[in-house]
Amino acid sequence: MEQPDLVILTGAGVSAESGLATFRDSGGLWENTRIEDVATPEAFERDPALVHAFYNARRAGAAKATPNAGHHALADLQTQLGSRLLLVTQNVDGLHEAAGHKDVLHMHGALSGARCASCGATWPAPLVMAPGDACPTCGAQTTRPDIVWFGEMPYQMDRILSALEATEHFAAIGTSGMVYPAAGFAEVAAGAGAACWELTLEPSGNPWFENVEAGPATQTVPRWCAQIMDLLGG
Ligand code: BV8
Repeated sequence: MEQPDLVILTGAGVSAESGLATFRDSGGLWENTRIEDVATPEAFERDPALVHAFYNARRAGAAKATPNAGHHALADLQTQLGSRLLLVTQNVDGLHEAAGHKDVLHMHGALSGARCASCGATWPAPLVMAPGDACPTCGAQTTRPDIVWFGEMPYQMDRILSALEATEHFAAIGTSGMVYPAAGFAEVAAGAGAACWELTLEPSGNPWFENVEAGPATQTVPRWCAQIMDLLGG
């Protein structure tokens, strides 16, 4: 399988200027809500109504948000690079797609998806989900948001890791690098010889990033996309 020359990982920071809260900044999602109460399978088992309420609120917020200059610059970069670029996002909003980005790899799932915990079927999520919703495939009342919670394996890890081992460049954009396995991607890429870039408001200090651009994504991402296009050529 042809591997990309550039792998980009995005996190909540790329959507911050679209008005969507990040997790760990002041005012972030984890400031008022505990991960253990809303983003683990145990939480869903214990209180599905609370978990659905958390994701219903985020789904409603994401539906009203629009992509910013960072999302658009990345979509334009994909138009120029095609399959030479792989975009992996930790985000569950659909703002990369709304900017025109194709084949976005949602390693932590997406608010737009619903999944059956019994048969594994997936389908487009309604704006509001509730405990007891029946699976359209098997009828079981075990539907959940198609989101990867803490303690669950992120999606398409094999594809991501083989791309990181082959890529020339890896960039982490708008992520604090606090959540694994995504937080380990720079080490994998650097270990395989890739140049690693970090574009974020507050740099993580991760030593694997030899290039760091601090600032808001709407300013750093368009500028960096032009720079990386010069490096990768037409
Ligand atoms: C798993 C979906 C095992 C939910 C999320 C070592 C190895 C492996 C696992 C672990 C490990 N150590 C610990 C673990 C367990 C755990 C983990 O990492 N815990 C952390 C807290 C220590 N990891 C897991 O559980 C993972 N699963 O390991 O499974 C397994 C093995 C075998 C078989 C089965 C299972 C699963 C993790 C996925 C959890 N789900 N999301 C939801 O979204 O509701 S994670 C959650 O955090 C989000 O997806 C989010 O994307 C992600 C990371 O957060 P960020 O995106 O980085 O956001 P944050 O707020 O932190 O940072 C914002 C950044 O933006 C900052 O840098 C800021 O400066 C910047 N910024 C702000 N404004 C701007 C900006 N940048 C630019 N412009 C701006 N304007």
